[in-house]
Amino acid sequence: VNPGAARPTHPLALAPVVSPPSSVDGFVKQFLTNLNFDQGVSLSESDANDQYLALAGTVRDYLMARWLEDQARQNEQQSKTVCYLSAEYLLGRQLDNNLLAARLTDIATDALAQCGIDINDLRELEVEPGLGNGGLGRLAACFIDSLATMSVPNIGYGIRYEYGIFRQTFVDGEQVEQPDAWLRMGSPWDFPHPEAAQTISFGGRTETYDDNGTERTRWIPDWSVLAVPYNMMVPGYHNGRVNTLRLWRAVATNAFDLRIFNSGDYEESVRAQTFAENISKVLYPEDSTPQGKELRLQQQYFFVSASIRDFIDTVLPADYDLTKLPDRVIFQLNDTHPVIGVPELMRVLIDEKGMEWDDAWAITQQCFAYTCHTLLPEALEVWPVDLLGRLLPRHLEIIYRINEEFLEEVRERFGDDMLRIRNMSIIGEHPYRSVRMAYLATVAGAKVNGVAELHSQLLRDKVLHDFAEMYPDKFTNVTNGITPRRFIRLANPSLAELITEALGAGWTIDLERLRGLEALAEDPEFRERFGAVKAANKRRLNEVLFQRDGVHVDETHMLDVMVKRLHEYKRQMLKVLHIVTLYDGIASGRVAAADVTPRTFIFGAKAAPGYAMAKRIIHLINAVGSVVNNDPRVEGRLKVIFPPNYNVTLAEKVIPAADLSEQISLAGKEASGTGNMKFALNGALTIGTDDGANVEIRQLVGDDNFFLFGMTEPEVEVLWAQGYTPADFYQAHAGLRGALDLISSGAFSEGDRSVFEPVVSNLLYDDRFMVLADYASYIAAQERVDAAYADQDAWTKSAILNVARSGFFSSDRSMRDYIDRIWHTPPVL
Ligand code: OX2
Repeated sequence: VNPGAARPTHPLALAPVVSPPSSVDGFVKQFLTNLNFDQGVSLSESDANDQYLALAGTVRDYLMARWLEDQARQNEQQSKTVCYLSAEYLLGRQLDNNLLAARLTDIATDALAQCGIDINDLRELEVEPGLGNGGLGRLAACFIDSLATMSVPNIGYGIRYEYGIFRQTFVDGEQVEQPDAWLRMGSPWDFPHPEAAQTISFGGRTETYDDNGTERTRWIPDWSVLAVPYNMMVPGYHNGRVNTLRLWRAVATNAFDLRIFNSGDYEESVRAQTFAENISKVLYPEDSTPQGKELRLQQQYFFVSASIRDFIDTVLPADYDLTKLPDRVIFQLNDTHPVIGVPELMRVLIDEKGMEWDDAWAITQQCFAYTCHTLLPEALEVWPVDLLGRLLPRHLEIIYRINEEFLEEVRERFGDDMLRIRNMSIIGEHPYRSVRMAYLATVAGAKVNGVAELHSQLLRDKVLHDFAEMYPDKFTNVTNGITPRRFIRLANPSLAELITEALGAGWTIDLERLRGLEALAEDPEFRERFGAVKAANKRRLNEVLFQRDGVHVDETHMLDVMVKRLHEYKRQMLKVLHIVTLYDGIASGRVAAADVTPRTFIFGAKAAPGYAMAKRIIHLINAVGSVVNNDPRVEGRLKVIFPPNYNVTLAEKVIPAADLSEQISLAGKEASGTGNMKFALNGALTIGTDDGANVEIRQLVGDDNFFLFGMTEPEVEVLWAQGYTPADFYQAHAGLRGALDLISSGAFSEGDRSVFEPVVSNLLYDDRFMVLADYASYIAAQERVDAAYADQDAWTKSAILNVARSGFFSSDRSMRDYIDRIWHTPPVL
């Protein structure tokens, strides 16, 4: 029944909301209606963007009835909802995903054709919402896809940044950032709900007052903004379910101060507006390392406060008994960015709902769980007490009290061990007094999880060791995963078809079924077809890259791919040294070009704009590429391609074409990696260290189908403790000397030795991530890769086994693990 209709008089007002008919005619009709009445154009007058917007609107219309139905069902069943709190969602394009989920791909294609439109032309118009930096944001997008597909109630909460991750361009090989104006041509996938806006306050002071004999505290803030929610629909795959992604936009409360405006001070009248709206203006382009910026803390509190209050005030019924809150919600903290939600829920329960501290704390501890995504100490967020106290004075008081009671507990458990108390305190004292958000999350959360086995182990043993000792049951692991809908079905339709033909269609929601391919790895005909898919994907990539950047990918080359954020710990430099070593061999005449395995190296990587070393490495990759690609002595056998602005859309084309997946971080530094999973599932073999989820990939696919190299994490620790001197490795290895000397000589910088000097001396004299120590082992592993690649049939067999044995890495399995170990949220059927 149409839920919004009060005292309806017309029979239609009582009718259920129904989707447009799932037929070509139904689609055409809805499409034309949208084109005419939403875009305000006739078909003959419309341009491609009008058509794209009308198409998106039509797909949305199909999802809407299901979404309304799901909302009603979840309310009625009083189900427990996963509220995923994440500052980032790296969604990728929506059109194909939503068509696929709703089984509309063929219908839409035919319908548009009947209107004289090629749907492929419209696909290309979609600007992907890049509301995330890398793995952490893409993981959130995979998780909400899986939850919808598993019929588990979920609201993804986040920020609707006006500008997402910057658009990367190269000027003379150097990264230049451009704003990502993804909303410029309209945003057909989300719709605002200004009536559901929340007021979010900042600053001011607190005071105590007498409330019928009990002393209470209230916060008197001094400024506020409006948080306006925009809903996006998150359809499950072929199950008719639609969950919600609710992203908040900041809007000024008194957007237009008429008094000031009339007095003629236009600038002043818009100043407040600009200030407020800055909060959701731009995504911080940092990955793994936080930047202690006030605006970032404002963003965090803004979206978390809006989300928690949205759930309590608008999702739950008005009279809901909040002592039962843990029955209805789990707030999952995606890294430390949303951890300010802990004192916020306490504040709401105590100051606004009148609860006692102990009751509120018991509830809060059941309503939050925390996922840590890193091991780099510098990536654990801390906020200066001064800043936090100025922006959120009441929250700081609450944090202090949480810490006081927590440290009392530590004392009871371990005695007056001052060192331990200082180490575990939520408030750090050095170098300045600050709030350690990871500790706050660990103390408050019902569970704390790492994102791969090794990572979770290192969290327990090292980063959060004292906490794990105190609360051993809190700590758990959930290995990351990726959605097979986007990263196989959509990205690799030829492989998907081959798998479906072999195993039936069920694998898309039950990825362990890929095991069935193991037997087929022995079948020469299947191997041939599998090889043909890879070759076709290379041709497709060639077309895409030629169109996009004017470069060619040679189908006969091994495609050796390293795509991920540029970070020293991920060690793109190691890859560069490999390429320079191969080039040096040819250029010096020691190796005949004809004896080199033809390889195309593809890089994709953005560097945080303030990360100078990362930007120098990007410059070096481009510089090496332009020399290697143009040196006739190479005879075209080595080629370096670095398409700018690597994003989800490009990933969907690059990954299915890859032969070799580079996962070469220093052991103990990459929490998990998720690109590694996408490559294995698309039939690339991995060359990798014993790090993050590589460990589990190798265990599953088997040593014969994985190229392992490098120190293990304990070996790294030992070498570091001994006092690591990279120059020793330089001295010890001629190939390494040759490569570094060649870079130093100016060979890649037109003779100017100063350009890459900082990169080389950083490696020789510091090398925090031990590139030089792993060089020899890496080169040896690459030689094994060449040897293996020479036997194409055996290589293909390994590739098939990689696919067959990687079903574990479906994000559906990750979600099942979260549900079993942390959330306890059954599906709503
Ligand atoms: C990333 C991690 O670096 C990566 O290893 C992991 O796969 C991904 O999160 C998803 O868990 N910011 N980004 C990450 O961690 C942080 C912090």
